[in-house]
Amino acid sequence: MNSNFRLNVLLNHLGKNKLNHVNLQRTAGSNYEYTQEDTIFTYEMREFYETNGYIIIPKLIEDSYIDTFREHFINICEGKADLGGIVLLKDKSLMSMGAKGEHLINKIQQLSYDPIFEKYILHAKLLDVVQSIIGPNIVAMHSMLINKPPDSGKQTSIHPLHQDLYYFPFRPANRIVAAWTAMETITEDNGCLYAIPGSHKGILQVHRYPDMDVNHGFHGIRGYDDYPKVNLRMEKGDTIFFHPLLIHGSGVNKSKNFRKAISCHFAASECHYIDVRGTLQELIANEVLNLVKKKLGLQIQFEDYYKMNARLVRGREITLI
Ligand SMILES: O=C(O)CCC(=O)C(=O)O
Repeated sequence: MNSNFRLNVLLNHLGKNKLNHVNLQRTAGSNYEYTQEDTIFTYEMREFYETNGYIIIPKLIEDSYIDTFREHFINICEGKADLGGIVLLKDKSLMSMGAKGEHLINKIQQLSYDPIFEKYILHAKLLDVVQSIIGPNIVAMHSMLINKPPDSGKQTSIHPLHQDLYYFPFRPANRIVAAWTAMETITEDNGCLYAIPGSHKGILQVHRYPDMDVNHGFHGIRGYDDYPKVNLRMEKGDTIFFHPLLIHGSGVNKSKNFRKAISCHFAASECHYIDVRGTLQELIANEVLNLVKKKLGLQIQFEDYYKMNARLVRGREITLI
């Protein structure tokens, strides 16, 4: 598919039908670092991502897909679907209150080879946007469906401020992007994402467990509480793409309903692995590897954990798989 065709598909989808203000060429003297030259983005979209480190594409994923993902998730929670390689995670305060099923499971991950969830990571329009950010050789590295059940009152549905790069033993950061799709209307009431625009231009910060009670693996950064943040309100099917250094988190689900999102981190297959021993990432690497040892009886390297779940979804394999 050529760029203009892909662009038209996206613009039609976004309710625009003209190619005016589209810039497929590098602007003379411009210095784009975070997006690709061969892009379906308009000039404004490209500038927005470069400046802020994220972009929201409205209604990118069809309701019918999202409804199928929801139904499959509920079947998984009720033990009615084959898990394959999917890993279930639970909210700790809801567990201590005896919650079950959808009221307890707050995340499932490693979805890339599931016959239903794979429709998300293979979605052509989604990959067209990913390609505009990281290039044509795309590997799905880490996929999740995140369920925020109504909070127990202990605020464990909070996801503290963090940078996703902390979790990843591969680089360069600019060739990694998260896609996160709202599965219903998401606002401050049910725990929307919030972010510090432009923070993707900074460096990887120290992450630790915060003072408040949070779920397993939810390390956070300190010192950013007073920075201006945007609340990223989204409608069902809206999809945010964001850089792995963008400082972001999500709030408490104060509503009486579930708040769901489906998400995947993609990396260019040209990325390479790094050794995180002795770095800021050692803490999380050890935590993940201890869990893998406990749950699967496997003693592996941090990069193997990602290799095990990586799936080429467009282009060709280079160094990541
Ligand atoms: O879905 C959420 O509430 C938080 C997701 C998030 O911040 C992440 O996966 O990095």
